[in-house]
Amino acid sequence: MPFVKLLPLLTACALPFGTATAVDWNELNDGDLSDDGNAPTFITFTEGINLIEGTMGSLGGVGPLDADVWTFTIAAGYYLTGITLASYSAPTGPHDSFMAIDDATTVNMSDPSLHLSNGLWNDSPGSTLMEILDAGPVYGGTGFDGYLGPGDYTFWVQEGSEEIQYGINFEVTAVPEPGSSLLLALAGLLLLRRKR
Ligand SMILES: [Ca+2]
Ligand SMILES: [Ca+2]
Ligand SMILES: [Ca+2]
Repeated sequence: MPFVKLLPLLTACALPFGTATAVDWNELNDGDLSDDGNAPTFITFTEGINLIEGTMGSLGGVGPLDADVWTFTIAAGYYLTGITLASYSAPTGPHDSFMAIDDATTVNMSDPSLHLSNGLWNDSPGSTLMEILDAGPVYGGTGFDGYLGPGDYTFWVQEGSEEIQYGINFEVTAVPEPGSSLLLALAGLLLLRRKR
């Protein structure tokens, strides 16, 4: 069985230990996230849920548009297994905001074809941003399939008109080395299930 096919199972096994919020980065306490794709705010992610909470767009309905850009690192032995919406509030109801991700410590804010992926997001119930990005990119870019492995990533959220308050969960999951006892045990379970 390909190792990649085991990942969802490994994630499910890790859930009981990974549901607590490990990191909560909130603009109210920590300041506005960078407006600059060339100088993002660096946020240290750890195993579990890393929650980013902020406000973007036209703050107070006036003034320049606030972009929020941050960089994080997925350490060796870990995967980014989910990007899900924790909260989203738009003053005038359903709305589409823009997001982009690149596998670098910067993100190009003028040429989306240079992104790993990009797309539109909103407060649709159950919307998982990672699936939207996996299905994309909508505006050019290289695209990706499945979980994102070790490396640097930069995330950019942008709203074109309104003031939007958002919370986004980034789930980081440890992946056992192939050959580890847990992996072998899981592989054995799968084989048993198939034989039944
Ligand atoms: Ca902001
Ligand atoms: Ca900002
Ligand atoms: Ca894809």
